[in-house]
Amino acid sequence: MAARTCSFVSLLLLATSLAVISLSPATNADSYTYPPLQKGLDFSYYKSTCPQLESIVKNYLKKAFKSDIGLAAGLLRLHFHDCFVQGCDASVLLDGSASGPGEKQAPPNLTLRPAAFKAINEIRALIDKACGRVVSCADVVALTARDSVSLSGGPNYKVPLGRRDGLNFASRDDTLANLPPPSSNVTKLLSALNGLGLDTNDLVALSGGHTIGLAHCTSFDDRLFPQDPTMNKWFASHLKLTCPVKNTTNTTVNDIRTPNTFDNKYYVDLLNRQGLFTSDQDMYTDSRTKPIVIDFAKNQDLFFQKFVYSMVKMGQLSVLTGTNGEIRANCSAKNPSRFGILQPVIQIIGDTQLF
Ligand code: HEM
Ligand SMILES: *[C@@H]1O[C@H](CO)[C@@H](O)[C@H](O)[C@H]1NC(C)=O
Ligand SMILES: *[C@@H]1O[C@H](CO)[C@@H](O)[C@H](O)[C@H]1NC(C)=O
Ligand SMILES: *[C@@H]1O[C@H](CO)[C@@H](O)[C@H](O)[C@H]1NC(C)=O
Ligand SMILES: *[C@@H]1O[C@H](CO)[C@@H](O)[C@H](O)[C@H]1NC(C)=O
Ligand SMILES: CC(=O)N[C@H]1CO[C@H](CO)[C@@H](O)[C@@H]1O
Repeated sequence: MAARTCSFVSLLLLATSLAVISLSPATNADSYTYPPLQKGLDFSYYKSTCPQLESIVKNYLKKAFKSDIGLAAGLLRLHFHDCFVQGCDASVLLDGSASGPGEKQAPPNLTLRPAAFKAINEIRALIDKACGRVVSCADVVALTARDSVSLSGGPNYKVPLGRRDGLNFASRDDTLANLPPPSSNVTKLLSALNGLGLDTNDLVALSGGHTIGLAHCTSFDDRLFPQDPTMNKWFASHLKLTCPVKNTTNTTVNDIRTPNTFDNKYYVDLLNRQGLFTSDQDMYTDSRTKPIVIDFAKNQDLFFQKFVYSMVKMGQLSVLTGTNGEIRANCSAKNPSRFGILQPVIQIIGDTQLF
């Protein structure tokens, strides 16, 4: 009897530990540590107004990534640009904005992918059909960034929602001031990030976004001609196959080891002096960031934890909430002004000859 109880208990223990293993913490969004949420943002903001929101976004992207995995990188970078310039208010989407697809006014935005803008508009159309116009474009951008990470093999984290869309274009100067160029060293990167309330850990973790996607030769060919001595010699000659001279329009992958997988190999690249930009490689040179780079290269779970924390922090930069801003009807354009709305109303009244 005692023996049977004992084996029953150990079976129970075995079953419990198996259950724990199958609920692997890496895939459980609740197991991550999140920064404090800004007032007005909530993980379940659309629970009653648009319960299908997150599945609409994920299903669209699952399908879209099958034909273009590069879209994941495009969407992740879009969220970063949106948040760094004037806050996560979807100003990056406005046609005619300094970093939007219209004027293409500032160097960093020239290379945002048109497919990413198109996907946001298509997803918003699906959401509007299901729920009406209740979800902001800024929230859609944040959700697509999360799914781009998780569907590429990265952490599946929770996104605080409730952002409102901005009413102002970002100026060219704003864009240039807040998005540091790839030629930046850590000192310059930190001063840009510190200005936004982000720290050294955030810099190293968020730069891990370069584990997917592409770069144009012009973003790093200053390190090939003349050759940067901090770059691995084999890697430099490998890059010169794609970028044989300065200023070609060719592109290459950001992470040479696993270009389309969201993992910690980007940091392994840095350890091997195979980072693409000065802004990447200098994090392994600078003593303030080097230990963090090494930790992430050794421990992917740690990288995922820190990435989640910093992404959620970044995703709350200068957000508009409550009654500030608006919910755009068209993510690429501000809603017509009140005056503009009044005109058709007057027209209708005129047509029905109320007077
Ligand atoms: C810390 C400062 C950063 C600098 C200087 C920087 C710079 C760049 C540059 C120059 C490119 C290549 C553009 C091109 O030539 O086409 C790029 C691509 C990319 N960046 Fe960053 N970046 C930074 C931070 C981030 C952050 C925080 C994220 C996201 C968390 C991110 C995600 C990406 C992605 C996914 C791509 C590939 C885009 C694509 O394939 O379309 N970057 N970045
Ligand atoms: C970092 O870059 C700035 C210019 O952007 C330069 O003034 C500074 O000397 C550089 N710092 C180091 C440590 O290389
Ligand atoms: C890159 O561009 C150059 C000139 O623009 C071209 O000659 C070369 O074939 C291209 N290389 C690759 C690998 O695409
Ligand atoms: C490459 O383009 C930059 C910017 O347009 C220009 O300043 C530079 O002179 C060009 N370099 C070469 C070698 O063509
Ligand atoms: C959305 O706005 C952009 C920019 O004004 C415009 O080009 C586009 O046609 C609009 N889309 C729709 C569906 O109205
Ligand atoms: C590299 C660069 O500056 N490209 C364009 C990006 O936007 C600015 C503003 O229009 C243009 O002057 C540049 O030609």
